[in-house]
Order: sequence, then C-alpha cells, then structure tokens
Amino acid sequence: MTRIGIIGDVHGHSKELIDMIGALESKGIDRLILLGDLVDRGPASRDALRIAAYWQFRARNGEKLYYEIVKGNHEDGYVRVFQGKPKPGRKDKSSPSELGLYKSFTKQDLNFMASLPVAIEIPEMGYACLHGGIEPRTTDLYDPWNLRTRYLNKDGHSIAGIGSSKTWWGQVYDGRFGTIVCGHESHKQPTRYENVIAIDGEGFRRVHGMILSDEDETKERAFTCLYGGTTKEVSFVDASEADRYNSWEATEAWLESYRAKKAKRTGGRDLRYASKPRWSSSQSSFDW
Ligand SMILES: [Mn+2]
Repeated sequence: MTRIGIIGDVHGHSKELIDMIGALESKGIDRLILLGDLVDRGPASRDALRIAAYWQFRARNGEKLYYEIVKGNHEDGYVRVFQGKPKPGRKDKSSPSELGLYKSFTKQDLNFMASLPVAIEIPEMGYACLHGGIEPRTTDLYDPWNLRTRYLNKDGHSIAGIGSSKTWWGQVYDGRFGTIVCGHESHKQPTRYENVIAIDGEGFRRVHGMILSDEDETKERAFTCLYGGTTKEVSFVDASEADRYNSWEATEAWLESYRAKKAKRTGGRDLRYASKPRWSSSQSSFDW
C-alpha cells in the first residue's frame, strides 16, 4: 500500500511549496515527487530549489526521505547554459544574459539541476511523472523533448511558443506510458484527462498538488494553494471543463503583431527571464 504526494510547478513560490508539502505530509505519504520548474518567475527560486534538493519529509512509517524531482524546462535552460549546450531545436548556445537568475546559482545548484531525470515511473500503479508532455509518435518517455512538449500541430509535432494550436498533447495521449502526471501547461484547477493528470497552476497564481494511492477507492486526491494562501483539498476538474492557460488559437497575423508589440516593449528580451536576478531576501515571500 502506497500513498504518493506529487507537486506541480513551483516557480520560486517557496512559501506555497512549504505549505503544500505540509498539507500532503499531514495526509500521510510514503513518497513525494516534484514535477520540476522550481525556479524562475516567483520571488524565491533558490529557496524553492534548495528546499526540494535538501529537505526531507517524514514518511508514514516514520522514515525521513528526500523528495524525488523531475527536471522542468526552466531547470533544463540553466543546465544548458552551464554545460554550453543550445536549447533543443536551436543552434546557438543559451547565454547567461538570456537567463537572468543564472549567476545567482552555485555550481552545486547547477549540478543538482543537471542530475534531475526527465521522468519518474510508478509502474506498480500504472503512472509516470513528467514535466512537459509527449508527442503522439514518441516512443521514449525519457526523450529530453518531453520537457517542453505542450501544444501539437496538425501533424502531431510539438510546436514552440503559444497560441497557434488548440491541441494540447494530453488531449490526444493514448496512455502508452500509463497515466502521466504532468506540469508545464497551467491549469486553473488540477484536471483529470483520460490518460493525464495536469497539476501546473502557475499561470493562475497557484501551486497544485495531488496524492496518488493504491489502498482505497479514493485513488486520486487533488490539492491547491493560491499564492499567498494556504493549501486546500479540492476536486479534480474533468477534461471537458479544463481551463488551460494557452488554450486559445491565434491567427498567424495576430501572432505577428503580438511579437512585434512585445519586441518593441521589451527591446527583444524575454521578460519571463528578468535581466536582473529577481531573487533577493527583500523580495522573498518567506524570510528564513
Ligand atoms: Mn512551468
């Protein structure tokens, strides 16, 4: 009998991460898996990373265990800078100026991020944990592309960016690797698709989590923590009522004007990666 806690994208919201860990731990869990994207955007990326890397939780049997973590595309971005490798599909190497928090990480932080696996399988229960998603033709659960797959074009290929497809990978995934619990694409509520459970809430200012159990009828329990709030148990939303962050279709003309306006506003920089490190003790929502 096993109860596994799983937590979606944290994005520097260490206070909410701590609250979610406490809530899942209080329900009695045997394992705790984080779905990656611990860093970027939020106020305390390094805190979130180090909590995940070094903290332990108390399992039901009283044993103290480390968290298990899969790699998110944001960790992968820093690792690629560290290792001098380009992002997938690009020839140029990522540069530290593109990734503002880079200089705030130690070598130990970067080596830790590099060590994270693409996926964690739970074969005895028929589930797998993965940050992004898989294309219909994917035969390898551990393919690094799977960190970034989000929306698919009409040929079933993963597309870069947002807004040019309505097909989110989880809507067409056939379950070949079991039920996948994923982050990466924000959902307003923890959402249950036929073969996928989506628990990234970042775009809706939430950390989502869940407990997976093989011991009673309540196999899947959902939790959410609004930024600044406390963790509550909620019900899974059905796929038919999914509220996804990028679930709209834009025309190429619209996208072109969007990109032009954004380039003008930002001088070509991607504001998601601030030019100055966002982390500082004064910005942290949790002082310790
Ligand atoms: Mn994310």
